[in-house]
Amino acid sequence: MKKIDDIKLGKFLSLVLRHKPETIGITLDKNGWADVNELIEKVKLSERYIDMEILERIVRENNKKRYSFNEDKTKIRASQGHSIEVELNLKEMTPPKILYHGTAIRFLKSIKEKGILKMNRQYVHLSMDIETARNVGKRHGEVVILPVDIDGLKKIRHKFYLSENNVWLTYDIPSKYILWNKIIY
Ligand code: HQG
Repeated sequence: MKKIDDIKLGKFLSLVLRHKPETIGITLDKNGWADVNELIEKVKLSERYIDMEILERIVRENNKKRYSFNEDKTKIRASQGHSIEVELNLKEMTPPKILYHGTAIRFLKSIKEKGILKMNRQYVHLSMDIETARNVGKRHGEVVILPVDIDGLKKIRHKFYLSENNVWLTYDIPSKYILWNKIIY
């Protein structure tokens, strides 16, 4: 069985808990929870070494706190980033004045036309600081950061949610609420 580092194992957990639980033959419940014992057993069957101690360490130390346990640690889920339909029961919240969306320059034309769309995920993801937005955007190519006019969106009662690990989520950002004159390269 392969001993892989926590970062690699974390990425694999993201795949399983956000996108493709079937990769290891598990299912998530409607709130996105996986059974911890089943997850550990099935990850082991995929030839990756994992145990409860490693899983607890990943949940505790992951740089974005991407995963969380339920109270008695019998279940685990990703706090955001899903492409599969899950009900996270997030509370609607009022965001700070500005949020940022990091993306790739090559998407700008389309975003200008259609706004920021959730694409394959359940929500559009927004960051509270430029650095985080830069890291999100650069995964797609040459990066650009779009500041979002939250005040304007508040006026139309646009809905925002805050994930357990402090990522702001919403269903879309219409183009006219992007501060195009303030975009950051
Ligand atoms: C772009 C990370 C063309 C959008 C982060 C993005 C986040 C458009 C890409 C989470 C578009 C989708 C999500 C339009 C949006 N035309 N392209 N109209 N509207 N796009 O990976 O935001 O680190 O699904 O700008 O923290 O990059 O993994 O979304 O570039 O929370 O925990 O389409 O991933 O989480 O890409 O990232 P993604 P994202 P982790």
